[in-house]
Amino acid sequence: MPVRYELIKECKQSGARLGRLHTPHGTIDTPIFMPVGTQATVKAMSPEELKEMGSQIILSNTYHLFLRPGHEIVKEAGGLHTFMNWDRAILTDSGGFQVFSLSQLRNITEEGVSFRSHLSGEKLFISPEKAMEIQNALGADIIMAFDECPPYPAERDYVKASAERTYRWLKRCISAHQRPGDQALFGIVQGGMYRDLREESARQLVDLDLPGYAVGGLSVGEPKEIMYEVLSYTTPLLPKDKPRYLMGVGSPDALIQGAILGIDMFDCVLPTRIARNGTTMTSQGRVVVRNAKYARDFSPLDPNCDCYTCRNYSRAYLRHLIKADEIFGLRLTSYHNLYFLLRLMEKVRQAIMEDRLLTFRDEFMSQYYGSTH
Ligand code: PRF
Ligand code: ZN
Repeated sequence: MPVRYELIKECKQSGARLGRLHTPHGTIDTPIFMPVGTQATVKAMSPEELKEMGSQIILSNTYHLFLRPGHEIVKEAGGLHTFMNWDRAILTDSGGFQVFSLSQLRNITEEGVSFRSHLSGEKLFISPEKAMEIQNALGADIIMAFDECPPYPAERDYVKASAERTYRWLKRCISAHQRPGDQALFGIVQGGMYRDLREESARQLVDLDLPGYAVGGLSVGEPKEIMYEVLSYTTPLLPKDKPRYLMGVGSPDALIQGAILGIDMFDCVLPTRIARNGTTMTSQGRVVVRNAKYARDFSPLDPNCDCYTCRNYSRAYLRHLIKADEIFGLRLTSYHNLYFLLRLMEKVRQAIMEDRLLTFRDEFMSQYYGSTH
């Protein structure tokens, strides 16, 4: 088994899980947040900086690396770890989601998805087999099954047919996987917001005894309460001795609530994306540092943060850099936002250890959002 999940304890107050995920590129403390490095780089951050802030695993994307530079080139370089000089764990998403969100004129058939490249307009095709070929060439520690993430809202009939096809695609992924010894293939639960479809999808996946399970198709525009409800009946169906990954979720409240509902892994572009336009996450909530009101604010971005940015620079300076489109500005805000979420997950793990994650959530929510909900 390329990855092994070790459940350390469950929080007596909330039921959240504290664990460790052992991979060929190191051990990951869970619940964990994975910074997103779509194009074999976490935008504006060096691997040294990511390590310094405590990232144990990052995510990258099959779809983007297939389009550019091409998986053969990454393979020739010695794989993604060598290519990008990152010696800790990597997870690659399968392309199933990105092809739907980025490319136009896509057409889904039983065989796979044909689409036009959002870069060149060239006509391309990804099937479950192709997604595995690409991910085997990239060589991440954890790879994802090729799936369809239906939009929200969507008709039950459509979601049912889609989830059934995703399941058939998963079985093709398992057959096509060439490196089961050193790459763990995670299946993805789909089924939209329909309870019986989610339950059916989860049961089918569990029967295949995979090294890990993801919950996909959430955070696609539905109210948060619906996402939590879906999680509340989905995670109990997943085996306790395998990791669970909630795809594309990374707002602070959803990270905490996801952990409470039994999730171990999260990823999201949110911290790095908002950082680049001058929005930051602090212990007191969001601070849009590019706002005029910070022009003469010489205090640190977050007085309760000890990251490189907060130890050395003021809000006024960050605002100036961002307004002037200086690269250093977005490097500093990106560093802080990632540091903030990594520390948040550290606090979540500590709270689980001490059986007080619900108390921690309520305290955090009133500090961050100014209310307990
Ligand atoms: N499937 C895949 N990647 C994803 C998702 C999904 O459903 C989501 C849903 N939020 C984010 N990333 N393969
Ligand atoms: Zn900071």
